[in-house]
Amino acid sequence: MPHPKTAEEMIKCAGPIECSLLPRLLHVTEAAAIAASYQMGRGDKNYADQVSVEAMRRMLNCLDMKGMIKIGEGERDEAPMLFIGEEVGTGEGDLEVDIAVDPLEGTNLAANGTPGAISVMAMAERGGLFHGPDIYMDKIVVGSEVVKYEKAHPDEKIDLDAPVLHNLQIVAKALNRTVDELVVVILERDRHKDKIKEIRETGARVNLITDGDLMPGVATAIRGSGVHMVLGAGGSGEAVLTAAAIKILGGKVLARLVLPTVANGGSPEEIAKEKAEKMPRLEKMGITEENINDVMDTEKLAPGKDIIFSATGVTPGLLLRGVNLFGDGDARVHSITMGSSGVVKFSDTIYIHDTEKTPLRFI
Ligand code: VTB
Ligand code: MG
Ligand code: MG
Repeated sequence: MPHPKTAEEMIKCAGPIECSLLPRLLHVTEAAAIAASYQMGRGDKNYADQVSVEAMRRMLNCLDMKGMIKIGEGERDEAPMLFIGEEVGTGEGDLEVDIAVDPLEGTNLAANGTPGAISVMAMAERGGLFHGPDIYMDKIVVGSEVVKYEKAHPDEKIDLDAPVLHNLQIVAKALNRTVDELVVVILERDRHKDKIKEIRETGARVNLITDGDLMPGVATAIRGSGVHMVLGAGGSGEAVLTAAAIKILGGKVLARLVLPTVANGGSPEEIAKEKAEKMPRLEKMGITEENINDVMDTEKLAPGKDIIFSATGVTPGLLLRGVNLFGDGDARVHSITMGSSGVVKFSDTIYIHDTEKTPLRFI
C-alpha cells in the first residue's frame, strides 16, 4: 500500500463519539483527579473515592448523551458509586454511549500519597465495551509488536493458560530481546505467589506493585515505558479499561473472569457462598457456570469501533504526573486521552480559579 500523503489520508475520520466527546471526557477524568488530589495522603481511601465519584458524576451529567455505566464500580444502589447500569448524561442528542469507569484507580495509593493513582474512563458506542460484574479478571497484557509477531508466526501465540516462559519467549522474540531483559508487572498479592515465582524462574525481571495495574497494562503498548507484560488477577473494570486503551494503541489483552474467593484461595464454603450471592446477577449479564471460565480477547473486552479513553494522574506515576495544586483552587493536571481514529494526546492543563488571586503559573 502506498504511503498516505495528504492530511486527509493521514488522519482517519473520527467516529461521532470521538468527535463530540473526546475533549469532554478529558474534563471528566481531570475533575475526578483534582477532587481526589485534595484527599491525597489523608489516609481515607473511601472518602477520596467518594469525592472523585461525585466529581465524575457531575461532569458526566453535563454531557449531551444517553450514557450507561457498563463495568467498573459494582452494581450497587447506594451513592456514591457510579454503579453498573447507572444512566448518565443529559439524555439529549443522538449519542448512545457505553461507559467503563474507575473514578479513582488506586484508592490506597491516593490515600497514602504513593505513586500511581489515576482517574480513568472509557466510552464507546452501545455494545462497544464488555458489560460485566465487578469481580476479578485474570489477565495477560502485551504490546503491538507481539501481535505483529503472532501474525508472522501463526504457531506461536500468547496463551493465558500456557507457562509464563512460553509467553515471555514470544514477547522476547517480538521485541528482539532476551527474556532476562523483559519486565513483567504484577500486583503483589498472596494469590500471585506461584506466578511471581514462575516469572522469576524464567529469568525475566519483576516489578511488584501494591495497586494500580491498569496503567502498566497500557504501558505495554508504549515503547520506552519499560513495561513488557502485565500478568495477574485484578478488577474486571480495570481489565476492560486496559483493553479499551490497548484496542486503540495496538496490543493484546487476554482475560478471564474469576470470582475473588476463587482467585484468593477461599474455602469451598466461601466459594459456594460467593457463587450463591453473585451467580444470579452474573447470569442476567449472560455469564453462566459454563462460560465464566472462557478466555476473552481484546475484541471481546472492547468490541467498539468508536472508543475513547482518558486517564488523569492523581499521584505521580507511570506515564502521568500527579495533580499539582497551586493555591486558591488552581490546579495543573496531566492526562493521556485517545480515540479509535488513532489519536493519542498527552495533555498538561491548568485550571484557573480566580485570576485576581493567583496568576497563571508557567512552571
Ligand atoms: C485490582 C487492580 C487495581 O485493585 O483491581 C486491585 O487491578 C484489586 O485487587 O489496580 P485486590 O482485591 O487484591 O486488592 C487495584 O490495585 C486498585 O483498584
Ligand atoms: Mg476505584
Ligand atoms: Mg481500581
